[in-house]
Amino acid sequence: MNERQEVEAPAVDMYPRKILEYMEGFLISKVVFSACELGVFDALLSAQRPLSAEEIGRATGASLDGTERLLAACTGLHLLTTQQQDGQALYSNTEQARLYLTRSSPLSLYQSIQYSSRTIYLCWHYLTDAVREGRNQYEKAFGVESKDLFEALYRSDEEMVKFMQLMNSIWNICGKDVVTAFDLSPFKVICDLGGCSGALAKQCTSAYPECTVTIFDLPKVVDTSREHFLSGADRRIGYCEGDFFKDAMPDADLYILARILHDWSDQRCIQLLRRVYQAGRPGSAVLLVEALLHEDGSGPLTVQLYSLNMLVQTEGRERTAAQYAALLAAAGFSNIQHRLTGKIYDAVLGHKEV
Ligand code: SAM
Ligand code: ASE
Repeated sequence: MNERQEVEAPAVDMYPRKILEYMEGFLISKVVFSACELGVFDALLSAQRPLSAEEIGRATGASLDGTERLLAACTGLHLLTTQQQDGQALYSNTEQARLYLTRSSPLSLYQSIQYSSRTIYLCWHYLTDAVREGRNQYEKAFGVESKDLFEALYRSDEEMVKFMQLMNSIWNICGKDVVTAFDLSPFKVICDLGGCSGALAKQCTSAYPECTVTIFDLPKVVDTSREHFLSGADRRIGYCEGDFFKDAMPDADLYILARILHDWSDQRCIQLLRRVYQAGRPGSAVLLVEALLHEDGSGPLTVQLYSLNMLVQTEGRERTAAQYAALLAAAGFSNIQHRLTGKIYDAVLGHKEV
């Protein structure tokens, strides 16, 4: 017994399972990106029956050989299942693929995957340079100056719409948890600073029927949100155009800043939070919605990776609850609390004393 353990234990340690797995991490990402881009999951959804590789290849305009290999990998990733019929494999979407990877699903992550594939993946090509230089990589990745962050992120109208679609999709999945992490029902007039497509505003009005939400964002984002995302269906949601570093902000009981502070340096965050503090009346509050790092930085891994993404893509970082509390306190807010949701995004609430 003892002898066997002595022989086997080192053999297991000598096999670098994790490292080999990490080496192929990006291969997995690319399989998902390509299957989405080619429309594999959409083809299976619209057929409403299991399809052969040949049929999927025809529907997506892809080679048979390439399609067969891609479908095999998707099956290995549990995004597709296969059954044998008359000697050939027929493929179906798994429930997860149907819900999250088809374009038309209300919970679709298709647009986020597109943004990951077309933008984030290209930026991450320069991760080593980003770490060395301590700054984002727009110049190398896209040939655009990065002096003004959102001028670089919104380098064309098309890019701006893609970014807005990326921002939009996660709140169908995590939005309810973040808006109900604290009881926000005392706050009737809400301003969502940098509210973008309005997806989180919708979550607010559905969780709190008595509230109204004003989405404050840059003029061209407001125009696009109005036209393509919200289209005036919810009368409790309105808009205000402006620059939150310069222009007057609407009067509100609660200011929401969701994924805003993680874009910016501590100095810019304090500057912005001071303006929020000034705008609010006594008794008002600010809700930060961010992915919180553990206090000792030991995780969650997703947030550690997101912080690197903020390095390659923005001027900011992901932070701990204590770091956000320090920024809020520096701007004058008090009675600061945070709540973890168990999903990606968490909530931090600060108050302006009565
Ligand atoms: N809050 C949204 C969410 O979490 O889905 C969007 C977050 S996105 C990372 C940052 C938002 O801030 C964008 O909608 C962007 O247009 C907006 N923004 C950036 N700079 C701004 C400024 N100076 N004034 C107003 N809005 C700004
Ligand atoms: C930002 C959020 C994101 C700015 C750029 C961004 C996200 C991707 N790119 O405020 C969403 C979070 N996902 C990741 C990988 O960080």
